Amino acid sequence: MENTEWKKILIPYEHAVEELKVKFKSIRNELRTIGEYSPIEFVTGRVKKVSSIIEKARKLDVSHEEIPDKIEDIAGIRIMCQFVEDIYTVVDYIRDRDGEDLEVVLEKDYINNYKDSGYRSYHVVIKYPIHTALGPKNILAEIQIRTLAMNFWAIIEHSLKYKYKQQIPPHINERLKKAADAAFKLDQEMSEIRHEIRQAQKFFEVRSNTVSSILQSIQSLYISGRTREANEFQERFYRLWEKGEMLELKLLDREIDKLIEKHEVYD
Ligand code: 0O2
Ligand code: 0O2
Repeated sequence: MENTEWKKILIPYEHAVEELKVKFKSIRNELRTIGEYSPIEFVTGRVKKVSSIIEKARKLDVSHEEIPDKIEDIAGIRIMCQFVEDIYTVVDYIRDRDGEDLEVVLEKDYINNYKDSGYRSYHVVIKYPIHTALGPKNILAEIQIRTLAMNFWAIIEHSLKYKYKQQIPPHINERLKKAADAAFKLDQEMSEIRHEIRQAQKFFEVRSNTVSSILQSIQSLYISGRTREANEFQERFYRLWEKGEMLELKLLDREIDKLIEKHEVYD
């Protein structure tokens, strides 16, 4: 088939990947904006390369006409999470949307049933409606949900498969399996201390938001000509910053806010 013909076929898949990336990223951004923990760390997406589609069709004995119905991962979304528990939160989120903007076709739990290679991830295949210039079209897309550790392993293993043209030498395969188990052990360890990790992350987030709020307010005071107050607050801020006192930083933030409100200083 001509390259231009493939380009035409892949357009709806490109739309689907772009839309789905935006949807999952906005969940993360919304949660972070309201100061809530996001089970989504980051999202990537891609449309499968034509050569890989042809290769997979050949391997699965799929005819050209059957490709859109039988190859589920032409449109692929990958969602990375910090903790294994987050994966199931994301899966629940996708299930909740079943029948709304997407349809869940099947799920593959490669976490509880990991592959012989050592591969772990949760896959959800969805049907996703796209509005093309020629009318509506439903396409299949595969969402892979995994932890950062699972992702690290899968990327390395995938690149080795590519290097060795799918035939990874047995001694390397063995080491990869051990590495996959070690990565999973790391995930389990992290899960056990996730409450502490999340508390620490929250603390740093609150601290960083407070500091940027103070600096923004000091800048507003300077801009509005209240140089004396701005200098005073700046000096107090540096002293508290060195001491690292969170509560006092918050009080300072509130005090500047009050002054700004009183004098109707705008950012
Ligand atoms: P944000 O808001 O920082 O997530 P794009 O077309 O740029 O939207 P694409 O083509 O999928 O996205 O790019 P890619 O390279 O796959 O990366 C997608 C997003 O994931 C990018 O963020 C990367 O910064 C982020 N990313 C990739 N690898 C890592 C990683 O190891 N750790 C973290 N934390 N993020 C990673 P965006 O889309 O620019 O914006
Ligand atoms: P890409 O785009 O290069 O990642 P099969 O092809 O038989 O293994 P099946 O049933 O077609 O698998 O689909 P499955 O197993 O649900 O998912 C296939 C995709 O999962 C692969 O896509 C990989 O992205 C990922 N995957 C599955 N097994 C492994 C593995 O052992 N190692 C790594 N690194 N990734 C895996 P593709 O087709 O490889 O394409």
